[in-house]
Amino acid sequence: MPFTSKLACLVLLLSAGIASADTHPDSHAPISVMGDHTHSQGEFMLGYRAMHMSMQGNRDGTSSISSAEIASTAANPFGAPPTLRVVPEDMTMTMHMVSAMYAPSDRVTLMGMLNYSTKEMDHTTFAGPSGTNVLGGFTTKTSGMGDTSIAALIRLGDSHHSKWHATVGLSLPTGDIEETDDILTPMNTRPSPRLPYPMQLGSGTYDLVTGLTYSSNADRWGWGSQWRSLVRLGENDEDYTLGDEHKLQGWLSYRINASLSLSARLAYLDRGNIDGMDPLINAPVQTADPDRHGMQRLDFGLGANVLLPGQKQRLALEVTAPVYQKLDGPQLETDWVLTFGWQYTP
Ligand SMILES: [Cu+2]
Repeated sequence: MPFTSKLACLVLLLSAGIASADTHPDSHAPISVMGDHTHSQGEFMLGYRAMHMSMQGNRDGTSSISSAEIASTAANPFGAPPTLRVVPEDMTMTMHMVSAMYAPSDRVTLMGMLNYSTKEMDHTTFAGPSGTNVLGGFTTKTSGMGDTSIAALIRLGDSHHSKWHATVGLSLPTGDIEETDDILTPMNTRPSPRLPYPMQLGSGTYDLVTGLTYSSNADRWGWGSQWRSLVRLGENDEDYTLGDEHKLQGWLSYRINASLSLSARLAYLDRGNIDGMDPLINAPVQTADPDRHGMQRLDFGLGANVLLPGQKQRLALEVTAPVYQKLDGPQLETDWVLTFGWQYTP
């Protein structure tokens, strides 16, 4: 075969490879997976995700625990009163994420992501220093920008149908950690203290993001897996460090046709407790206890990816629910998470 023909074949093979990487709905992972794919040199992508999380009821370990049980048995880490007096009943969080990806070379894809979240938590306040008489309820709400992440996704190697890439990034402390709101105390007063850790918008620390992603496909089937860790670097200005997070997940997808694929995903998440404490967060409520934030959770998700005509825009949806959760409790349990996404490649 003459050299030019060989070259033409090579170009054809390469472009076929690139085309198959970008022109199927399942060439992206389920929408909840962050940094799942890389781009070819010069490509740009704009993304938007909306995530809604619903938590209702408490658990200690793997068992449910009622609010009255918490008020009568769960120790107050601050000593007096002896047990917790304020109990979170439910929480919702809605997060909007805007991301941009750009590949300066075939090997490296750069990615940046901003987010804005709204959090709401409903509580029951039990009257006085002990007992289970309900005094009343109250809701705290915070909203604002969260932490900003920047990352490089580095292609490690593509074989015939398999791809590997590593993720190295940094989460910047752009989220506020000094949010306050009105509360109802067991003594029937209504001050506006600094809110406990889950209601704050950021970590307050620079956090290292590392990960490894694998994906492959055969015919209409696709599968992949990802390890991703968030490791806190140092202590924030309020004298604490949020727990590190480690996530291991795997997914399977099936392409129905050229524009629709369906997916199933399993994700294992491990989160540590808080190291240190914010001296301004000291109410008799579980969320103020640095040792009641750790957890291990296994989530199951079902999703759909849609590639719109013209192949420049994608829509995706995924609903996730825990099949197992073990909480350093009492802690609110997660019930379900819904994620929607739109992605645009000009
Ligand atoms: Cu992208």
